[in-house]
Amino acid sequence: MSEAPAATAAAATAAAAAVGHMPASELSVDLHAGFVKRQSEDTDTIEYVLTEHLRMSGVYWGLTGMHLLGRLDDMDGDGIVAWVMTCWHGCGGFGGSEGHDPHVLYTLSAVQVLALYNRMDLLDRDAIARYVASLQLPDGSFTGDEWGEVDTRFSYCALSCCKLIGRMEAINVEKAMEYIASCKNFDGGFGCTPGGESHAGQIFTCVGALAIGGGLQHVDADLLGWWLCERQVKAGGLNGRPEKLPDVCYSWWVLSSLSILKRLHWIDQGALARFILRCQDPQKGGISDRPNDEPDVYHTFFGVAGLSLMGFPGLKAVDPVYALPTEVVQRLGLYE
Ligand code: GRG
Repeated sequence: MSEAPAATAAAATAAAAAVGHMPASELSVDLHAGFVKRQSEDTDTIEYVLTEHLRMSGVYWGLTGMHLLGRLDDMDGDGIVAWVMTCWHGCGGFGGSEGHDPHVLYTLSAVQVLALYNRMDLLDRDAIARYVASLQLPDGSFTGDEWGEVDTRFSYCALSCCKLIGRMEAINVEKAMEYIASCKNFDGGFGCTPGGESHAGQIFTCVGALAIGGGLQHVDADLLGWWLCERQVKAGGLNGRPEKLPDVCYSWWVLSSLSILKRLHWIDQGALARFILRCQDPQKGGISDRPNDEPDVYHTFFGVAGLSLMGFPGLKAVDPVYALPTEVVQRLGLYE
C-alpha cells in the first residue's frame, strides 16, 4: 500500500507548508521560556519536591525545549552542568538527583544535557559504557538498573547513550535488535516486552532504537505508519493507543516515529499544530496535555518538539531519533 513517490513527495510538501506558513506569533515563545525558567528556580513548590526522583530527565526536557525555542542562554549552564556531575556514580551511571541510585534513563538524560552544553569532555565514557553494558541480558534486552526490570524503554536509553558517547561496541547491538524485533505485534506496533500491548511511547523507543542500531528492516513501515496515523482524533491531537484521550506528549512519540519512517505527511499536521497551540497557557506560559489543563515542563517540551518536527516557523530543528536539536546531533557526527 505504499504511495507512488511523486504523490508522497507532493503530499509531504503540502503538509509541511500547512504548518510552515502558520504565523510564528501563535506560539508564545517568551511566555514558554519564562515558564521553563521559573520551574527550574521555584524550588519551594510541591511540584518541585514531588519530581525530585526524575529531575535529571526534567532538566533535559526543559533545556532541550529552551534550545528549540532559541532561549538556552537564559539558563545557568555552568550551574546545571556542575549539578549534573554531582549525580554521577563511580560505577558509571547517573541518578535522577543527587544521592539517588543510578539508572539507565537518568544516565541518558545526563549525557544529553552535557551534549546540549558541549561538555561531553567531563564524562568518563568508558565507565558509562561499562555501566550500560552491565545492564544487558543474554536475550539482548536491557534492565533499567540493578533491580532487573526489563522494558524496551531501557533498550532505547542504552543504545542512544552508547551512540552519544561513541561506545556502540560496548554492547551487543545485534542481540539488542533481535530483542526489540521480538516485541513487535500483529498491528505493526511494539510493546514493553514480548506480547505487550502496542503503545505510541514504546513505539518511539523501539523505532528509535532500531534506527540507532541499524535494525529498521524489522519495522513494517506501512502497517505501523497506518496504526500511528490512526492515533489522530477529531480535535486534531494524537492519542497513544486506541480509544484513549489525546495528549500533547504524543505529538512527540507518534510524530517522531512517523518522521523516522518518512510518513509524517500521513497525518493532518495543521490540525495537530492547532491542537498543540490550544494547549498553551496564555497567562503563565507553558503547554499542558489538553486544552485548559495545567501546563508542565514535560508537555511544554514535547509540544514544542512536535511543532519543530512539523517545521513550525521560528523553532530550531529537532532530530526524531535522538530527541536532541539537529545542530547538536550534527556536532556529534551521529549520522557519519
Ligand atoms: C529521550 C525522549 C526521550 C525518551 C527516553 C523513557 C523513554 C526514553 C521513553 C518513554 C516512552 C513512553 C513509554 C512514553 C509514554 C509516556 C506516557 C504518556 C504514558 C502514559 O501511559 P498511560 O497508559 O496513558 O497512562 P494513555 O495515554 O495510554 O491513557
